[in-house]
Amino acid sequence: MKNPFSNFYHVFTSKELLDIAFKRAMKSSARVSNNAPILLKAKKKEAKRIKVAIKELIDRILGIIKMVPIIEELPEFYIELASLLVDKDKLRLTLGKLNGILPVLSKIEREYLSSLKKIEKPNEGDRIRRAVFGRASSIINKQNKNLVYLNNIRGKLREIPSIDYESPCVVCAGAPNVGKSSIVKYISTAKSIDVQEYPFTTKKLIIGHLEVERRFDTIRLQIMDSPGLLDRPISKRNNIELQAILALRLISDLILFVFDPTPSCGYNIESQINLYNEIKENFSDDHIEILPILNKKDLASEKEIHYLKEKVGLDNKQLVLTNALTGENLEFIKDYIKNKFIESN
Ligand SMILES: Nc1nc2c(ncn2[C@@H]2O[C@H](COP(=O)(O)OP(=O)(O)O)[C@@H](O)[C@H]2O)c(=O)[nH]1
Ligand SMILES: [Mg+2]
Repeated sequence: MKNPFSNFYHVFTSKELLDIAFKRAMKSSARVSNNAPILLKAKKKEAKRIKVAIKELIDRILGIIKMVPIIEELPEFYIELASLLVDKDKLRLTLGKLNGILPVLSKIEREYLSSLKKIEKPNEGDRIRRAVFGRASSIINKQNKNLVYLNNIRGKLREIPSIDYESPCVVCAGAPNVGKSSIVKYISTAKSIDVQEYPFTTKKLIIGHLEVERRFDTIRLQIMDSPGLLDRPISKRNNIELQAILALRLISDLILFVFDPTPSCGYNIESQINLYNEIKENFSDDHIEILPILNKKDLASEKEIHYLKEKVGLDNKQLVLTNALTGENLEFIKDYIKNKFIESN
């Protein structure tokens, strides 16, 4: 599925809208015969300008209103993610306000066109058209903060990755800084993922792909990198963490849970184990498998590895040790994922 927000284009500011509308209006030409009286020419010319300007403004504002997707009608993952990123009530209110100015613009057009009919001197037409432009400007300018707000929202919504609900999705989760992004980058096509020495460098959901050839077809698995999670109750979780939780809850078919048993990530092993248990309890079930990965094996001591295995209740077979810097054992994970989904369906 395409990102439902990909047709949400740049929203112009009030100044830009007015510039476009007035320029169009001034370039327009009314159809009137050359030998018509000057007064009639003036009336026709200005009427056309007024109509073009108002139509342009109304059409553009309607266009803006129409290109904002109705969040409630989207698949659940998008509804929830969009609700995290934007205030849906404020969005509805903003659209309502923009919608509300459309009849006002039409009314101004009607009123001034009827005054235009009654003018007696050609230069009065110019005055009337200026008055229309002035009123329209003040109405549109009052909407500027709403237009800017919509454009900001657009920026946020367009960052949501496109999910294909038909294909399986592997979500990589764990505490911040443990090596999730490095792993996703290695095993998938998402090469532009940011890997940094600081926690919370991944602030949004990012999707890469991994193609799996089956006997009769090829499937494109989705591999999702998620922001780091801290071991804390859901009510304390920040917006960035909640995005990861949503991905786990609504779209994961396999969870790669990454541990860093060394102190280098900045989060102690106890809190990572709590997090693992929480995810295992809340999100994994018969359909959703959780694969624990012990990363930074180059830094981890025997003792740290042993402790983790004991605590998590894993034997050698179940815990994959990786080094995301060199790629060690990441091919194994890739194959593990491929095999899992070759067998499914
Ligand atoms: N020594 C070592 N460093 C690693 C390994 N995997 C990741 N790192 C480093 O750990 C830091 C955090 O990695 P990143 O992939 O951004 O972690 P994320 O926050 O979980 O996505 C980066 O500086 C990586 O280069 C590993 O296996 N060994
Ligand atoms: Mg990351």
